Amino acid sequence: MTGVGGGWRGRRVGVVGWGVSGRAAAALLARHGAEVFVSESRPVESFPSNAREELFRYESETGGHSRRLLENDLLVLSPGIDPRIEPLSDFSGPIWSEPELGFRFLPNCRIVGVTGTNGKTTVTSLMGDLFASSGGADRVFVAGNIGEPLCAVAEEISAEDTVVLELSSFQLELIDSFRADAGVLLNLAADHLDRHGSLEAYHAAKWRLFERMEEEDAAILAVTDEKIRRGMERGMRGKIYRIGEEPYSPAALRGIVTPAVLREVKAFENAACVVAAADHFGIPRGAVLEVLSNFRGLPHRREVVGTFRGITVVDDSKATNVDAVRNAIVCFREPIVLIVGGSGKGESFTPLRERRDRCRAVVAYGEEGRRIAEEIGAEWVGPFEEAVRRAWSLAEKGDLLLLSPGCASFDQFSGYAERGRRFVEIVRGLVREGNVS
Ligand code: UMA
Repeated sequence: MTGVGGGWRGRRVGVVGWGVSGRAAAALLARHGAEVFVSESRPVESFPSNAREELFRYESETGGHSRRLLENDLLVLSPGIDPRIEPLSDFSGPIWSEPELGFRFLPNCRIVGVTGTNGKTTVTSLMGDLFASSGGADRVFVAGNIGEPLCAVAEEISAEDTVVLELSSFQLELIDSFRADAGVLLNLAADHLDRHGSLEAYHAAKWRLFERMEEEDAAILAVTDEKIRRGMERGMRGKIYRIGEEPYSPAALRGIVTPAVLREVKAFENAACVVAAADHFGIPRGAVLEVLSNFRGLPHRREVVGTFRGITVVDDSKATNVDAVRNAIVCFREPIVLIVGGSGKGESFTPLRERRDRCRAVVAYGEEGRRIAEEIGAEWVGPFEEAVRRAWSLAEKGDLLLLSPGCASFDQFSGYAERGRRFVEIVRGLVREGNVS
């Protein structure tokens, strides 16, 4: 059914979801002669005019998914869409994620896939820098969950290029023939339980990255995570790089993973996975060291915004699960005033209880705030702005004011980036008001 430029003419493909993934998939398919049908749950009026105009190039339905979708030969789903909803659950043909479709259009280039619960974007970005610096590739494309869909760039890629892809569980759940030359699994914590139903199903989706591997491919696995160690027992093909053990133990990599590097890349495993990828592809250690030393952390990921009136303010808005909050709490030495909350994904916050002593105070906000407050002994304040104000008033000189919400942001924001920006704005406003206890 596939192949670059082949096999698509006249194929009926339902593209479900009109976000960046759907738009890129529809355009790619249409260029190759497929008959595209777009289906989107939101009403057409909710889209900006350019997205609306683009939609009108295809046969489409908006405001819901009808059984018209079942008349297609193939469905391509945006990551935010659950394949178990009706009428998708009645579809008997193949259902692919957007990266699976993009993969079908790639030449035989080098592909590096990065997944895990936390740290994916940082490592994807580092891998991009690594191959751009000295990977011997003509060009490097960084795509996937990090922002640009693979379908948007697939046709530009030639066999000499390298593609680094951040892959979420939603995307991996619906791959089929996708195969990476190197796959990275950083950690397996809890996330997206509302969508996957169970931790096991969520983790199983992540492991799919390694399903098609051949002997010459690299499986870079952080065995510092016990769930990854256990998951490996299923047996896998490919050369296994065990992150956390010799020769990728903290002691062995001391010269490369310095405290300064660690501060920017957030976790030893993140840096060590890049070292392992470099070893696999024959990139010299000197080049890795340079890439790691030059890396500056990404926004909204334990980003130190500044120190105001003796209080260090950290924006970790991207921490949208409990494990990410735990990681943030343990990596700072100062007493913490923590802000958590937002919209939930079905996760319990009780694991944070054992780290509660690291926090001078915890303020919980938003849809999930009341429940979290009960689970970990926090103060509950509904609206985000008030929560930030309250947290700021509780912070003392020498403290760290940390936004590390452990929840999605959609109850009050368009995404984690907007939440992080708003946090910084509110704090700056409070500093100007001189509102310090
Ligand atoms: N929609 C339906 N039916 C449904 C549900 C949604 O039609 O039942 C529609 C929505 O109304 C919307 C469209 O589907 O118009 C949106 O699709 P989407 O939410 O899948 O988003 P995209 O714009 O395609 O962006 C996706 C990723 N989004 C999600 O996984 C939720 C982006 O990751 C990714 O950058 C992009 O593809 C390119 O690969 C974002 C993300 O939050 C950053 N990822 C999660 C995370 O990192 O935790 C997984």
